[in-house]
Amino acid sequence: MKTYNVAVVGATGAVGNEMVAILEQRKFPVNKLTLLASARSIGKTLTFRGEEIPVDELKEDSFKGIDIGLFSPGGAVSLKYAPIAAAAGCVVIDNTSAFRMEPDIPLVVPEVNPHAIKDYKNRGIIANPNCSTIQMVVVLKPLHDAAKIKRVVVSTYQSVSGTGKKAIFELEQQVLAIYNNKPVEKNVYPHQIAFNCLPHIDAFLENGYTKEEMKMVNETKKIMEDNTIQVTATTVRVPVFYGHSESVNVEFEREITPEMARKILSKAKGVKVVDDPSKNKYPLAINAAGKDDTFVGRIRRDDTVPHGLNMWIVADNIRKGAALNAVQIAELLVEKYL
Ligand code: NAP
Ligand code: 3JM
Repeated sequence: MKTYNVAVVGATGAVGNEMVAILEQRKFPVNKLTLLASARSIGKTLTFRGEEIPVDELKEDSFKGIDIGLFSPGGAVSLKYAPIAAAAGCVVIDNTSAFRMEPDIPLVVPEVNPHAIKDYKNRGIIANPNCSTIQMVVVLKPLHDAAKIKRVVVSTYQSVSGTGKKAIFELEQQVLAIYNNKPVEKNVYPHQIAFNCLPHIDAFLENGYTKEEMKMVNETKKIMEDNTIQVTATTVRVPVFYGHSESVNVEFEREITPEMARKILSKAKGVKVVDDPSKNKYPLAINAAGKDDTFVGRIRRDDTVPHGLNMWIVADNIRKGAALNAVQIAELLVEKYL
């Protein structure tokens, strides 16, 4: 079997760590694994297939001989280093928002638009969508194919791991401080996140929305390849460690009942229907954490429009929302194109 030299850029982060684990779990055909992060991480190691691999500092000459780069070092770092890696012949799968909306860069969710991967040839870069977008489109695409979506109203309940390792620590520390009657320290978020909800993810824009909200609007249209779908979003950070939840209201062009939607979704790739309210069964973040599927439940009619459904969608934001989706893209890339 052909094997590939793979670099994980941002390897010491919440997403990068999970990428290394998933490459091993899914037996990705890795020849040599290179781990890259900032100078702060020199001296650290990560375990891959039982071997301790040192973390190297990301530099312009880091990509010689590397076939595939899985990037999650933040937008500014990707913006600089993804083109450098691509110029060295490495195909970059980038998890940041740096390139997602560039027309010649494919934005891919393997269950939804795997064919778009072929456009990696344009610039040597494939973008991985935002975590909240990924789990929503995995569920919406089969429903769109069946009854055509007109409009989506989504509100998210996003876990702190989506902000990275510092935010996971901040929630832990705040909970401990509160239980011990100590002052709460805030470094990552502008307000206390413990026992609170913040209607603020990423920066505010002039239109009153946040960047995170506009990512959901714009990325959904690009991945679903349909600019007519209207999307409006409210993104909220909640004191959960792993797993994003979403309340999604969908208006369709054509008739679609909750029963039809459940039947379609029970056959959809990467989706699990958990929808038995009489037994208190519905998707939960604590159950989705560590899993690969996207979970959907609470599917019910919205009677305020001719063809409307409400649903609750949950997934592990670090796996399907980031690292797993990127590795799935890499799997298709090697299977079909490299
Ligand atoms: P994190 O836990 O804070 O980790 C950040 C990683 O980037 C660390 O490995 C860090 O290295 C590295 N890094 C930071 N500055 C660097 C530099 N100048 N040069 C090289 N490496 C650098 O954050 P995370 O949660 O893993 O997320 C990382 C990025 O992935 C985010 O900023 C975001 O753009 C993207 N992301 C995408 C999704 C998605 O939905 N697709 C979800 C979450 C995150 P050190 O440890 O050495 O500092
Ligand atoms: C998720 O560039 C940065 O500071 C990272 C911001 C960020 C992003 C992003 O915009 O790339 C943090 C967490 C994302 C994302 O997936 O869009």
